[in-house]
Amino acid sequence: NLDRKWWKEAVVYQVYPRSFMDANGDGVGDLKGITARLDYLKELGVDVVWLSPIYQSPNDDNGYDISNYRNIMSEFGTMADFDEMLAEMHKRGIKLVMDLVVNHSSDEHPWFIESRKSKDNPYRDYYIWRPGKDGGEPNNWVSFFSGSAWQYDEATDEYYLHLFSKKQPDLNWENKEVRDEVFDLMTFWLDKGIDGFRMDVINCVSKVEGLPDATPAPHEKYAWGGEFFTNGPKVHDWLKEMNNRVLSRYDIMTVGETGGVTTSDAKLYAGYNRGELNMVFQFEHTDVDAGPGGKWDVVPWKLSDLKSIMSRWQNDLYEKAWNSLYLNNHDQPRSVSRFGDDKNYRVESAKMLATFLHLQQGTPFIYQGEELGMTNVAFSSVDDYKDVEIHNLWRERIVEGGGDPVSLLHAIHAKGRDNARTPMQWDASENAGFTRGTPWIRMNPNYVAINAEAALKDPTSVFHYYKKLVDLRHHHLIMVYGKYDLILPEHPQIYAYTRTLGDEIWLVICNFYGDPAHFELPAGLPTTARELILSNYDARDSLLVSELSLRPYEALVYKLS
Ligand code: ISL
Ligand code: CA
Repeated sequence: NLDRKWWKEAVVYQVYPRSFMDANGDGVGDLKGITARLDYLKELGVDVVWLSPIYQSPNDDNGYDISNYRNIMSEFGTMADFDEMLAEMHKRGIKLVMDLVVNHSSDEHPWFIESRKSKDNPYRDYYIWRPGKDGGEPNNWVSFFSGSAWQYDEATDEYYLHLFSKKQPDLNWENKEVRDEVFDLMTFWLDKGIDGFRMDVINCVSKVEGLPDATPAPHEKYAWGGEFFTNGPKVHDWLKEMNNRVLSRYDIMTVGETGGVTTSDAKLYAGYNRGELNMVFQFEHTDVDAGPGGKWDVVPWKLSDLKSIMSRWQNDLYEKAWNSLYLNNHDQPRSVSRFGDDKNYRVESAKMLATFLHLQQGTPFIYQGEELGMTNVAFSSVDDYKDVEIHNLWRERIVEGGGDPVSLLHAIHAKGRDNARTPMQWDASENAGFTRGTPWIRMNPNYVAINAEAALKDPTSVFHYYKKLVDLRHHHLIMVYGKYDLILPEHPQIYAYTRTLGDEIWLVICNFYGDPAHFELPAGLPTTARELILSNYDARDSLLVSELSLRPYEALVYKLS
């Protein structure tokens, strides 16, 4: 009675197409580039590719601003290139999950071009328009990307809502025609044979009626309005409608990107038999290094927080809903730089973090380059960054706000999204084999040492360790379905847990620090292991696990029974 599902047993690999592989030399990754590199993904053994958006887009937010949901972005190729890529994936047994960005479109989408023309345009109600209030914006919500979430539009003397950049107007899901359009375009892609969707900020589609003002911090004009648009009043009705009309007709995988969800929310989105989604991305563990000032207020993270957050998700969802597991994506800094040590123990700590994550219950997501231990980058000038979030932030805080550029640049080095967006490092040749032209964003200069070609040749590389993790998952149901139990909750250096399925018990031990650590097995578990399944150092002589001295960033997986 394991309730087996292919999407629970799969490992997903996220491709950020702009930065993956450029086949035609214009400096921008493309679909032909992806197709050319599929054998690499096959070698890694992943089951599913999640592709960040490839639809037609003016690229204000690198494709998360879509101007035509049924065309391919011209920089990325053609529909024929897409069909070929999909066929080549399927030929290799790799499924394709597409990004679905329907909380907002581009302001260059024909719907919006119509919508802004006049108040009685048939498309007016596709977006969220309001008259100004007291000579200013309709409310005081701040955008995710700095400044007001409203943009004034002269043509009709009204404002439209944009939770993200001003080129990403929010669609009005209250309008049934909008939902019909969304369900139609989903059907279009599913009928092409894709295998699922990752749904961008899907828990933001329902806004509280009246769009009330939020409470600003002292001396602030704008305020975080999340309580009025995250997990809003109708989101579950609409996801059920989507499931009923579209998703349930296909054997697919769905994952919702849902910032600000608790485990109780997640049980509503992804609970078994809820008829909504298969799983969600939660953000509690990626918020551990954010201070009271938010994302850019970078503070040291605590292992105790990571333990309690991850364990709460493991425990609360067990047998009720399914977890996603990730440390990296295109919005997050590189995990080896953030949670490991990318200087003294890059390889060891990258493998330790992979162990910590992949041995938990849920579907693991690998972000391109993570399997090489790719690191953050530190550009010395803001001009080298390309992300709209970074440029809006810089304008607000430095250009207009007169803040300290040095400290903001430090925060960008630590948290900027472009850390994840420097091109994939394929080999040691110029521009890492990503392009024969000029890359759209500068390379991380460490590609000479850190690259796929070198990693494939080295049996001790991070790549081969990930490959082993993927392979283990394919051969051991306990990795997928076993129950998670945290042990040594108070240990200041070690994150350890067991997995149990029937009579089988696995023990996972991770030293999160660059100093040695002392491990003592709690009572009640077998003190002699059957087998050392995996470790990131040379194998140990003994299977005695009652006490162990761990080396820096050491990770061990034992089969106890
Ligand atoms: O990384 C963030 C900014 O600090 C997050 O708040 C992020 O914007 C949020 O998780 C939503 O992300 C998704 O939608 C955005 C897009 O820019 C991101 O790339 C995407 O993953 C708007 O479509
Ligand atoms: Ca290209």
